[in-house]
Amino acid sequence: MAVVVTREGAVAIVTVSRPEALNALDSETIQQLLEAVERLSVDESVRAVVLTGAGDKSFVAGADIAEMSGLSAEEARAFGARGQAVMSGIEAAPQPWVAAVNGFALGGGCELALACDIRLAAESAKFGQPEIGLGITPGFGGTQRLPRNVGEGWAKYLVLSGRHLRADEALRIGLVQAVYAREELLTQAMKLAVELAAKSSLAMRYCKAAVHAAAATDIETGQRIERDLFGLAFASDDQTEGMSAFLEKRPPRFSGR
Ligand code: CO8
Repeated sequence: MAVVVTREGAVAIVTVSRPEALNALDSETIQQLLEAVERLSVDESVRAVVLTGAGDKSFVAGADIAEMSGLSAEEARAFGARGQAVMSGIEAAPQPWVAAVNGFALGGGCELALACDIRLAAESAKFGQPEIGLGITPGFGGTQRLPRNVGEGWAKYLVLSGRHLRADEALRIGLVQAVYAREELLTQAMKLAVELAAKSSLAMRYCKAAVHAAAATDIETGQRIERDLFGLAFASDDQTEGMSAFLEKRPPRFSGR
């Protein structure tokens, strides 16, 4: 299996593992990722997900160039659509996805990290959209999620030059939220995931939806979505529990209802 899913309590760990190609995404790996995303999204016992790459060198070194090289225009479009379905599936998932970027995150790999809700990186990680050097464009959402995350200037810098950024540079421009020593990365990603898993899964879902609306709509519509979700949250057991726990000075026990 090129995509390995393991569990530690309420956290699922998804590992992309194609060591012979620096974990590059061929169509079989994309299919397995899609199935993993769909399976985890309907599993209420999974409250947070950590996504990483096998080994020390690479998170995901992009889509598989050897496989892509023979695609027709029509096939390339279909391949892009399948990759985009993975990214959109992660974005729409009810759980938070944390990318633990352990090495190269290039092309489709950078786009995969961008689809996650939070990105943590090893000091050795490298980010980039090198497609321009292959005579193609990004195709798994990079031209859309990069500007939303780091602004148009940095998005164009990366997409037009194909240059790689080091982890400290990615941190500076807001492409990642924290950088750790390689040996600390998974521990820190798990620590964050366990923390997220203990929150209200209902409020988590609403928060993700509200933040995504910011990039997808105008501010008036976005604020309407926010207040609708805010109102809905007040119809939940988790709101009663969260506020009672605060007032009673005890940790909350959320049911996700
Ligand atoms: N696809 C296929 N094989 C790969 C890939 C890849 N993306 N990346 C690395 N490999 C393979 C190499 O071919 C090599 O295989 P072999 O040992 O059989 O020769 C093995 O992995 C190890 O790689 P290197 O020897 O090159 O390792 P280096 O340490 O010298 O270099 C790099 C590491 C810098 C990561 C280098 O491998 C590299 O530049 N890789 C390609 C990175 C890239 O361009 N990624 C973007 C691909 S395009 C893309 O992702 C578009 C996504 C949207 C598609 C939309 C559909 C149409």
